[in-house]
Amino acid sequence: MFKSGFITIIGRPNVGKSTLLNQVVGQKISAISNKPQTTRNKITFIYTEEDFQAVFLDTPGIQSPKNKLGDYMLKTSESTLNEVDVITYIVDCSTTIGKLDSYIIKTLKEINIKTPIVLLINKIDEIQKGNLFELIEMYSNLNLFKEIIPISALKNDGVKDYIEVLRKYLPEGPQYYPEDLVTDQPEKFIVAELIREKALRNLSEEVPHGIAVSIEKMKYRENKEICDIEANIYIERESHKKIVIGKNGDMIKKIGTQARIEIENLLDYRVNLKLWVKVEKNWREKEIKLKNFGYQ
Ligand code: GDP
Ligand code: MG
Ligand code: K
Repeated sequence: MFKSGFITIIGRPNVGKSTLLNQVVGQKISAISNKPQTTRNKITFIYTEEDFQAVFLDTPGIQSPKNKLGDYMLKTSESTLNEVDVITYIVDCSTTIGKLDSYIIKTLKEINIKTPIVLLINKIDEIQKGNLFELIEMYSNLNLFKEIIPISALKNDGVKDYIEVLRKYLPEGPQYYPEDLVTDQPEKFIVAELIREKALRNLSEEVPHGIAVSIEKMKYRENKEICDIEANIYIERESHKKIVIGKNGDMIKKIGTQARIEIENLLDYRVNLKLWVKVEKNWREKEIKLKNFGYQ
């Protein structure tokens, strides 16, 4: 019997959703950084074994909507909860349940979904065993979770246990994707995510989340040895331009080099990457821009 189904991963920003998914599929796709809101879109990851296939949606963290982008992110997170076979909820090892997690737990209780919820307690590499037992007890007292699994996404600890639990809860179903496919996102989107990750990693808090990357050109040369990529990095303020470009262009060069290396690994091609920095005021507020960037 072949099993398959869809899994959504929810959790507040920075608990390690993207790290876990990258670990599961064994390849770096979803942008990871220590800044919240790195993941803006639903990215589909696919994990296939001989007798089952798990299709993951990497949803943006549920958070309070501050603007239209926040609104959009909140909506996509909640709407997926009813359409999936398993909900995976990730928390970290904090001993107190914060505001956002309280909100998520409240939401999960209120919508009273039948979908099984698997709780992952992540970052166990950062706490002591004794404290872990208390955490597990605290969460099991909520009577909300079918399973509670302590993991370290970063150290790849407990990830296999998690996959086994998924196998258990997924219904009988077809193989949706070929076994060697790990994502259904277009290459262009992944390339943009990689550039955005490098930009977020290198830039200080001065340029927080007002960054978007659009791929203007992505073309394999006819001899197929090189892929030419041109991308715009959008920022919200003129004053941020200096920071992103850096002294003598050092910062943009650094971002470009780091991104190029990863894109080359991903595509298995040599890459000629050109980056431009463009100021687009309040791009977050414009529905039309969201469309352009593919957040639809
Ligand atoms: P997301 O916002 O939930 O997708 O979180 P990310 O996957 O982007 O991770 C946020 C930060 O937490 C990154 O700096 C990760 O390296 C770090 N992180 C993720 N998983 C673990 C873990 O198991 N242990 C530790 N110590 N750090 C982790
Ligand atoms: Mg993420
Ligand atoms: K993040």
